[in-house]
Amino acid sequence: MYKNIAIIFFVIVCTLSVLTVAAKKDKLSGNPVFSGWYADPEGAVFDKHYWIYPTYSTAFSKQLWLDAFSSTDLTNWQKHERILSNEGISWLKSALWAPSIVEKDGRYYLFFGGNNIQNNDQLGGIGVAVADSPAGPFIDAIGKPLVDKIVNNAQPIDQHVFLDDDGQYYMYYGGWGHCNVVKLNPDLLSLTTFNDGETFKEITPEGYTEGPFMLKRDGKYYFMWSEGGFTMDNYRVAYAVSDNPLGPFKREGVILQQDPAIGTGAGHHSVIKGKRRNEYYIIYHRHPLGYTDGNARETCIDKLQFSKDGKILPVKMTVQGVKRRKL
Ligand code: FUB
Repeated sequence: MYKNIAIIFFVIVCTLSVLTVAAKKDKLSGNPVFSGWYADPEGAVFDKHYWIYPTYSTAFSKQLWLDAFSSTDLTNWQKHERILSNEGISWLKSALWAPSIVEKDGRYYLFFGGNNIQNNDQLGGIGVAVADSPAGPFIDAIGKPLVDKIVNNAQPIDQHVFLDDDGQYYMYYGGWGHCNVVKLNPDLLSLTTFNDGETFKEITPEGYTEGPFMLKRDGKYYFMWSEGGFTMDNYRVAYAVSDNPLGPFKREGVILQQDPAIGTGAGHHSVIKGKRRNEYYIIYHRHPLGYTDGNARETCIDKLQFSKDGKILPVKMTVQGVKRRKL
């Protein structure tokens, strides 16, 4: 019986590989969009190029650098090696995680998690590095973490920086089931306070684990996050909609989850907007079928669609990925 299961599994894996190769030939991105174990992908669009900034998915002690990937058409991706590494961050010892990037006045600000701190006596948290190009080289801008403490029980990891229409930059972050939001000063290198004098506001929605992401569309704030454990099959993404960047965020439902025919543990995503009005892409990681190592995570892209009444439709994960599309 084990032999039969092994044969069936082999056939499924071969079929998926053939579909991926065929997708590339047919001007589809294919999934994964590039090879290698990469997780927590943050997508961005800079100067007619798509960019993906992922975590290098391996043992925490070996996570000492970040690679980035760029493309002009979503199908051909160029690798930019070691855009940020421990050589440019004096306090980084391990667990360089989950980059989030914004451009301001021609400079690129890359926020990252470092050291996976477990208590407030340890050095680490969320740092910020700066470069003159989206391909780096990025250098730690302040020589220490920007957020270096566990506040409201939120582990300082998984930051996502969001620019609102009024010019205010917010940073959503947090692991261990708690999410905080902070406001960044215009220098993007320091935090400011809210009107009530507070620096950290907890906004944790029901079900939240980590990986927050904010998208503004038609004046509404679509707040998304990952649920479950990232090594588990049922890691997934849920969302809420609000009129305010600070919430409240009432959970609407799951938008991305495992598909036993495609992959498991789909989560820690981001969203980029294409040229057309309703053209959105979700970039996320998933475990290929049959892999049990929690770090076996690959970066994928699929379409993100909305219903007429503004709800996010469940994502259909694919092996083919998305069509070639220039900016
Ligand atoms: O990749 C390291 C960690 O795994 C991330 O920070 C979490 O969100 C999870 O994806």
